[in-house]
Amino acid sequence: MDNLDQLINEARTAFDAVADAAALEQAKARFLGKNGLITEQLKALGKLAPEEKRERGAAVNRAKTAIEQALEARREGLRQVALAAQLAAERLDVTLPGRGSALGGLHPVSRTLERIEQLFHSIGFVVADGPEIETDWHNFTALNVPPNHPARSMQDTFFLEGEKDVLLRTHTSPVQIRSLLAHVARYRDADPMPDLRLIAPGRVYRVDSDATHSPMFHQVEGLWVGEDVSFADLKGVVADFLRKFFETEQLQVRFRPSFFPFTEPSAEIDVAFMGGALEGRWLEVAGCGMVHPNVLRSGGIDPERYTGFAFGFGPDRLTMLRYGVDDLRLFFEGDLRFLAQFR
Ligand code: 2U9
Repeated sequence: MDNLDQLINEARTAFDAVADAAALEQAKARFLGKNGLITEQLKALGKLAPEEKRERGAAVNRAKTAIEQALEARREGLRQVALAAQLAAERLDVTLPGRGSALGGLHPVSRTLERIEQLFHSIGFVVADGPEIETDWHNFTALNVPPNHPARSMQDTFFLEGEKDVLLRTHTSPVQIRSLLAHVARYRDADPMPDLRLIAPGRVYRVDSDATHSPMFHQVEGLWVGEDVSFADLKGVVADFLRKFFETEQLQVRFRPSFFPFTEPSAEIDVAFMGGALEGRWLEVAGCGMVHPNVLRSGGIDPERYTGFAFGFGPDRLTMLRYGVDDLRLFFEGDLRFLAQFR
């Protein structure tokens, strides 16, 4: 091995030994720099005879090229090592699920309200709403609730602070009173007045809190007022609605005599599923009756000429039955583990 081959070997060994790019550039200077070993060999050519010079010059240039190639190869090697280190440090797990925002969904009680609205809309009822803060007159007096009735006490009803005539509505019935008054005013020149068919869904408030009562809950009340509206119409509308709502014809519906100040006669409505887990048990789902003459008068209607029926459902309870939920409070706690099951 002549001294040029030795030089090449030395350079390769030196380049291989470095740990990073800076050290490599220093090692390069030792061979290819201004005072490096190859430059030294090139300078030495001047002392040679012309024919020797050509041959030796070509050999030194080959050695220089070989060292330059070794240098470039080592540079590339170091670049690859640096890249591999960077890739390892900045490693991304592309199989991780993304952080995109989860899709929401309607609250189960909202689904029930939408269903009820849709079913009644399909038989000609309009959806009415009204204020949740009401006057004593719209909430109680107009509905034939006597002055000393327990519902009017502070133990049962939320009154606004310092007010004895302003309260959180305890049912959606004041919406029907307001709708009756507006209907009568609108059709005062019509004879007969056209029928009024409406449902009033919404939030209501009572001083009550346990597994089956929440201080805020929902109601859907309905009303049909016109000439010749009868209890038979009431039975047909309600039974038909309940079978549609629960999506089964295998449903018994019974009307049990009861009492409400705003209806006379009054009834409670029970259902029993034929088949399934609740088979054979009567469950109370609503109240109803023929609108009391005093209530019709409060709404500006002549009870000698017109009659009407009314009913009230608890959509929270209907939702519990439809989805098999056993604690009412789950609906109002906002726990996503519960709510996500209805998406
Ligand atoms: C007017 C006239 C009559 C609405 C009625 C009921 C019977 C009833 C309950 C359902 C479940 C209350 O939330 S609940 O516990 N409602 O039993 N509601 S009749 O009667 C009216 C309403 C308005 C003008």
